[in-house]
Amino acid sequence: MDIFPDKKIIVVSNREPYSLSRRHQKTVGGLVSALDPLMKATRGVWIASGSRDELKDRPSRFPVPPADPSYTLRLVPLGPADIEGYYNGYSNRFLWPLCHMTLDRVYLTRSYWRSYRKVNGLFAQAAAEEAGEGSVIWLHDYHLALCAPFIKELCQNAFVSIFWHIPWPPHAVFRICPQKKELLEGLLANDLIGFQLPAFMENFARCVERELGHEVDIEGGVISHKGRLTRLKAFPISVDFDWFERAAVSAEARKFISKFLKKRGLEGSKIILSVNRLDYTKGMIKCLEAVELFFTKYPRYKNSVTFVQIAVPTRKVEPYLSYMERVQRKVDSINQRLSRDGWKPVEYITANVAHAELAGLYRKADLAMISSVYDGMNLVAKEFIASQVDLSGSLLISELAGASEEIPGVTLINPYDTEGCAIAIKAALDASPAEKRKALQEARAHVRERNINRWIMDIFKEIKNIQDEQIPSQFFKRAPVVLKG
Ligand code: GDG
Repeated sequence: MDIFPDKKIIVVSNREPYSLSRRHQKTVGGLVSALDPLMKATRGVWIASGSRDELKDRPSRFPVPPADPSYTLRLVPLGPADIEGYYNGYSNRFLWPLCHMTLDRVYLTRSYWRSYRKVNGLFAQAAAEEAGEGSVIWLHDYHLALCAPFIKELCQNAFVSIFWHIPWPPHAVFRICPQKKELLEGLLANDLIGFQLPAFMENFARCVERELGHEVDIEGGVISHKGRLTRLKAFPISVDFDWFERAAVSAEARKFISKFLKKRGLEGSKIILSVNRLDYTKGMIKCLEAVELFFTKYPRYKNSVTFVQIAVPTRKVEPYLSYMERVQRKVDSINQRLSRDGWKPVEYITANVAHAELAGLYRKADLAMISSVYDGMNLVAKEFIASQVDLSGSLLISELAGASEEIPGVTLINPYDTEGCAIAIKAALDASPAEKRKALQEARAHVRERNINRWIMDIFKEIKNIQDEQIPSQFFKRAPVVLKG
């Protein structure tokens, strides 16, 4: 723990680690699982968005976890207009599709941007109020691109870092953003910007070069802006390998699997598994098309193979509602066309499945498919690898998901090449036990070593390096950047 600063750690994310509306239950998600132990150990503060109505007449700071409090959750009260403009609007209807290069889905209004700036200012204010001398403020994701300059205005001595969980697009795409300069300058007010992959870091650096006219040291990962330096570095996020390995063999997982298979008549079936948030970037329609073609092209697999799609609905607004309908229609049409003699090609499950149960499914699956059309990393790929304790499954992973660049031994697919995917499904199911074992051994060794704790350690080591002035400290003494407009 000595790499963690003896100063306070303040995590800022849109989503809270414990839900106020659901009686302080821990919220589901990789980030919460990863950071909760860090926050418990360092007794910091986690700042997230909250509902103004729910917080009416109540304090906005809570001790968490509720059963055995060890750190503080502070909620920033947001009204419906803030949530619409900042979250549904600028974050999810504009930045998300822009960064995932799905440009036909990009939608923007000026009010989204105004709201985004305002809410980033509110988050920054809360962070600055919590920060003491030399605190480390750790921002998460595309919802908070403008926080750092506001924080630096209020609290110059805090160390501010952001981790960008999603891809950073090439300049040819980013240039369509009307607020490109403000976003880049906002991000450059951070002392350290973390990306999933070196390629995203390079895209960001090129955008800075083109839009702000700076010379950028891409190899060194340093950008000088208005006389100050910002460090850029890739830190591929990971999962709690040991937890998934244990959960996969737990009694809870085994019980769930036997009930799950029995209920659906899948006891003797081979299983192709896909697990996603219901999001268009995960390429779910493309995956279904590939599965449909696989059963059509290779009919002998009918009856003995079933595609299980676990899909958790998120962001219950447009365009997600329409996408959800499209996925449902595609599932129905495949099942209508191909089902026979009691066999159904697609089992579609939209109920939330607990993580331990997911681990059981990952273990049982003969093949997992990751079909993202673009993805920062994709934790499902790593969760599957960690849960494959019997070394008996295969993994097909989209070459457009960050995880494909990082994990050795996995087979890549191109989700735009439906026939190629169908052929890859057959080859993966037909692979010999020795081939599967070899690929999984390689992948597991990698994910075991580069697990989520290593991710946190690497980031805090980098913070410490910067703070220890291994990079000359005078560059990091910064004046505030003031956002215009
Ligand atoms: C962003 C980036 C990056 C899914 N279904 C259920 C369930 N899940 C969990 C999985 C996994 C998580 O959701 C999804 O992880 P991804 O990595 O695919 O995630 P995004 O939400 O798109 O996240 C992504 C990530 O940030 C981290 O930096 O990898 O590239 O887009 O943990 O297990 N969890 C439960 N029930 C479900 O039914 N409990």
